[in-house]
Amino acid sequence: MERVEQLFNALWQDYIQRLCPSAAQVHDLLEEGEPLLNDHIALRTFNLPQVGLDRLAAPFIAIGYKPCGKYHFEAKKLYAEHFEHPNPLAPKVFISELMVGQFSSLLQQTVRDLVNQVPESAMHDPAFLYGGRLWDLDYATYELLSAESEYAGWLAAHGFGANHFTVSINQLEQFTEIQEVNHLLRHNGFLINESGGEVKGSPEVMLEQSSTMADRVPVSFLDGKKEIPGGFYEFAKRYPMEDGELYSGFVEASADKIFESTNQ
Ligand code: OOG
Ligand code: NI
Repeated sequence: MERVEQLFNALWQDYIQRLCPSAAQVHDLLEEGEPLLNDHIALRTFNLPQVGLDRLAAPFIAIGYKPCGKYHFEAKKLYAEHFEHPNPLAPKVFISELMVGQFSSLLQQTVRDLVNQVPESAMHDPAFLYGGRLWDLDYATYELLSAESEYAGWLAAHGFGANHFTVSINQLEQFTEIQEVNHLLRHNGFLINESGGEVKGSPEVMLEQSSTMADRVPVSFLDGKKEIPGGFYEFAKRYPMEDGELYSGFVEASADKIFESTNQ
């Protein structure tokens, strides 16, 4: 568990420093004297051999994680898997990859040119998982990619890191409903992702989720600094299955909308 904690601490530091500074405030609002339990984190990548989903999964597999679920997002041209650790306190890990080959030849070539800049050696140190962007990028290329795929633009600009952490609402004493958490956040000036409704999922699918809209954060492009959407914070409530165990998977229809938390 120590190696798990070390990795998640490093991911958390990168997330609050670079992608989602407001997460520290949200954390303070919900904290009840004990550290919050994370249901899961999420990572994004391109499905090219140098940086594909399997490459991101490898450091997690090495510390005991196992692949547990597969998800398809046809309209967004994404594929994802989730991973679980035998220790139930370890957060689940949701990794998605963009199906680059399904996009225009311009997007494909642009993404290949970025990924070809990644030194293979960087991928052998688990620190790449929170290493940010391992390629140079100008703002026009970010805009070009974003026009075809919001996900492609986001990933090109930010590179590798946890795009969200997710508070497990099941563990909280003060709150039992996702709506109550949303209310508190709104009251404190946060924007909630309303795509597909402010609460995604239902007791029937055994998972309810909501998320903030991503913070706007400064990113250094080759031609200067610009503010663009970074990371967001998510909240999840899981329901028991017939055997009494909490459902541990994800729900495609809900995840599809959570991705949109990084929209402009
Ligand atoms: C992942 C979105 C999906 C969930 O909990 O369903 C997700 C992402 O935005 O990269 O996190
Ligand atoms: Ni999530």
